[in-house]
Amino acid sequence: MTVDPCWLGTQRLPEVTIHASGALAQTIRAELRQTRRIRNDVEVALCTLGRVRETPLWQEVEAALPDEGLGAEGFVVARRGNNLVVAAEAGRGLLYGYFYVLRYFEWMTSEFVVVERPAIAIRMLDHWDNLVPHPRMGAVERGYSGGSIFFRDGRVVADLTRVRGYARLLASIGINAVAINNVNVHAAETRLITEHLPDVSRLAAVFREYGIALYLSVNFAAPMELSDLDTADPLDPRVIRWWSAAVSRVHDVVPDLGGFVVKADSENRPGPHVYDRTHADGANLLARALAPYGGTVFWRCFVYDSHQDWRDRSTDRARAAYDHFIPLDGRFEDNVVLQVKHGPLDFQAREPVSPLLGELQETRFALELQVTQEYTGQQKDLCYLGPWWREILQFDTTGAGGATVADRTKAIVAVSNVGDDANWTGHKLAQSNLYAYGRLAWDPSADPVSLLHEWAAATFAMDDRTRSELVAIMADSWRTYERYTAPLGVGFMVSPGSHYGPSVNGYEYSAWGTYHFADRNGVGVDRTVATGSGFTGQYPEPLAGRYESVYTCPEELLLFFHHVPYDHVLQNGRTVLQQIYDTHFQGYDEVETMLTRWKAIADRFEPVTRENISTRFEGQLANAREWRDQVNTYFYRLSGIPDSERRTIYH
Ligand code: BDP
Repeated sequence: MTVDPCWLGTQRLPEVTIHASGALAQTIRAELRQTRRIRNDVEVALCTLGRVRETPLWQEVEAALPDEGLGAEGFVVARRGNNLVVAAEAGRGLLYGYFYVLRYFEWMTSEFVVVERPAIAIRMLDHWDNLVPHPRMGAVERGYSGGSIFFRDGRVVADLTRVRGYARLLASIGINAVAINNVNVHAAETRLITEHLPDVSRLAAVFREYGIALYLSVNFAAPMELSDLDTADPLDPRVIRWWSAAVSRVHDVVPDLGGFVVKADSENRPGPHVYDRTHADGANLLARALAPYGGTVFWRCFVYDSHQDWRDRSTDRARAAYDHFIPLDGRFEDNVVLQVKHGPLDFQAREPVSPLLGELQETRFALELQVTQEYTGQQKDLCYLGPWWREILQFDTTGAGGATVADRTKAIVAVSNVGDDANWTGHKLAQSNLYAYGRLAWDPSADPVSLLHEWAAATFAMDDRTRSELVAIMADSWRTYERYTAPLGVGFMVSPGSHYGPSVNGYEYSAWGTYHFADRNGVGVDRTVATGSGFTGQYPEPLAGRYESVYTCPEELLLFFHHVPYDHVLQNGRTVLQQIYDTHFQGYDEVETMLTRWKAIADRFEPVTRENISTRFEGQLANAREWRDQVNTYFYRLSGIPDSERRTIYH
């Protein structure tokens, strides 16, 4: 099986000289040996600032340096005439500068100076990979690209070539942290911090070559599972000692360990609540153990009671993360980062931005996104998420011209969509999501459509018109997906368990707290303060008021916040019910158009790619039809109100 080189496949550079030493300079040298040269008069030099005077453009570089410096990851690129210089303070900046030039070389004019620094310091991917395949979830929980690239047969893979290729891909888009195992840490993975340590250190060494720190997801009950302690109580001195010793052993073999990721007291995972302790007690226990080595704890806020349905107003699942963590704000150690899912529920195709992202004041936090398309088509359906992520990052958390999510977040994390499929992501076009994630993490103001152009240009050797057509097919695919799935932000009409395809009532009577409350008169979840769960009250004014009123609530979130009658009239003059019918017909039609447009350019792609994309588009069309028909039929039967356009609703 040949591995698809992904977006590092088509770029070329002229000759390059390096004026720098150190491990990452070595990596760049190795990179250069793999990159094919183009014939060009331009002379490219890469240097650390200490040696900038060895290059012809040192004056240009020095003039461009910002007062606050470049930091460990920033770089300057300057070009004049036939000279091009990349300068950075440190190895990582140099590596990112190298990839920058690789990406944009063709577009750099002869007078060019740019200074780049990442907007967000920690840019991480979380793998939900299992060391031992889970009976229900398989090798990668919510993975749609084959098996794990790290683990096979209960061990770290012997040949790390693929992992090195992955590290290279990630560095090329600025990712600097990777958690290698599932947040649901089962028995086998609990031992990553003990018997598998030599293997963990092999993985860490590969990531280190590309400036990426390795993180491990750990089991809060590890002291009980790995020793004869009968408690994991975070305040018990024996437990405290156990974790210090455990971290010290990990540190011996991975001296630059990034830290731990923890899912505790969530979906049956153990945590501090068992001992009547708080999340702060739990997180601080691990933070203190990691502090001497500069490590960080990513403590997840995806905490809710998965055994309890909506019993009363206060048990709305959307409220849970805020209700758990706001009272603890300020009680975490400095090396704790609270990891907050972008929406209050769970990675649906549309949700409001979580109020925690605006309201945590005294605690560092990370925005968590999902690149793996669990609820957004599972890499069978095309769903380019760049536009949405950008919307989330640019969301004004005050509602009044204040700080955006990107301004406030100290780190950004996303669940990876990569597996051991030859093309990395199952659906070849799903690579674009990984690409956009990395680039937006570096620059949250980047334009998602430009990112698609970049990715396509770096991935396929093709003419500009074909590229533009491909980009046009992909650009709006998230909104298309949104149109044919759960309507107006109501979410969770997916098949239980698998989360692919429709099942309108699949979760309606379950304990997971994910309801749409449709009846013969109306649909939607009342989360208002006045009559519902009070979730809107977790936002500051004027956001709270905006969501509270059915008239000012953004319509794409109407059913997330409100229960409305079917004949409620929207701003476009249509009723809610008619809007549901219309968007579902439209969504399906758009997939049909995507497929037709794809067919017109498909033969310009090599056979494996062509087949991969064509098969998936056919599957997407069938899926969109299922969604359209099930959702429309359901609402037609409940309401008895026909489609005003008299299109066919199967019933
Ligand atoms: C949900 C997934 C589940 C994950 C959980 C999480 O269905 O597999 O374990 O998120 O984020 O979306 O912990």
